[in-house]
Amino acid sequence: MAQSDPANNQPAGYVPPKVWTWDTPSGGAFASINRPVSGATHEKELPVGKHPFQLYSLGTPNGVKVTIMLEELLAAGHEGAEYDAWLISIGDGDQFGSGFVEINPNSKIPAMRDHALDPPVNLFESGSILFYLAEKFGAFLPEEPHQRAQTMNWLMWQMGAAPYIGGGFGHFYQYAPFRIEYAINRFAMEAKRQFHVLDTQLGKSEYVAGDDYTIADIAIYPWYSVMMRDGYGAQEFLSVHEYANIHRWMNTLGQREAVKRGSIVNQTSGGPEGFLRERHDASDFDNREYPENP
Ligand SMILES: N[C@@H](CCC(=O)N[C@@H](CS)C(=O)NCC(=O)O)C(=O)O
Repeated sequence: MAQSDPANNQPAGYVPPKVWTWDTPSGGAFASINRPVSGATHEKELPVGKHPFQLYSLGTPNGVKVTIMLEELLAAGHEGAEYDAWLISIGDGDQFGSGFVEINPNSKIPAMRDHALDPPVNLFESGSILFYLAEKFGAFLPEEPHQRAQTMNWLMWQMGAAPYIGGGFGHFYQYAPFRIEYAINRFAMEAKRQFHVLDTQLGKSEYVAGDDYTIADIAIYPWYSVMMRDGYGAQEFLSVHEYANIHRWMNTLGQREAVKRGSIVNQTSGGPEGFLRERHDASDFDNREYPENP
């Protein structure tokens, strides 16, 4: 039987059984939607609207990457990027509906279909979606080999790094049923290390991958601007004021109309006009309140 160590403020140790079984609720937020298996839990077709792209998502940082990209493409005049954004309520388990799982067997938003091709192209993983759109429209991904490689390096950095922020730091700081000093220390260290990596890079160039605004910025902005602003209520705890270059960059991006638009799509709560639960037409943005610095 493991002993607690009050002197070091550590909880009693846990001795794992020989074989893990799913017999005790884990507690904490999202416990009700977590399962140790994949696949659909119920039959549910996905709705299909009038535009080439059908996006099934939610306005979390991973979802917002895609809506910012689509709005940037539209702002740049790529009419083929018109899209319907349908709301997937992950708290209600919509990601386990049969239609959603058909596109994304990993049951996580964002998922998207490109109906411009026959049969339509299934897309999941936000980084893959950004890359697909960048290639399809020849936008926000430089052609020049060094710059292109840098862009992909930073896009992949984001995809690998963010889970330590959300699933690591955010989970143990805010969502776990109780606070564990060891876990919070481990992920606070990693979160601050990542902030320093990004801040250092943004001290060398205007945008993450160089002089141009690219899919690397679009991928990184939602997570890291949220962490600088209000993510998990941990700004003082993580001393986010230390990262002046990140603040400079996020303030620049926050002024972009497409960033403002993309940031309110598939949100379920917000300003006086309400955020956009779904987006089916450019006019859906008329008379909407944008956050001051999304
Ligand atoms: N690596 C994925 C992460 C997607 C992800 O974690 N999505 C979360 C919301 S931000 C989700 O759908 N969670 C539902 C669940 O885990 O059941 C991506 O970037 O697309």
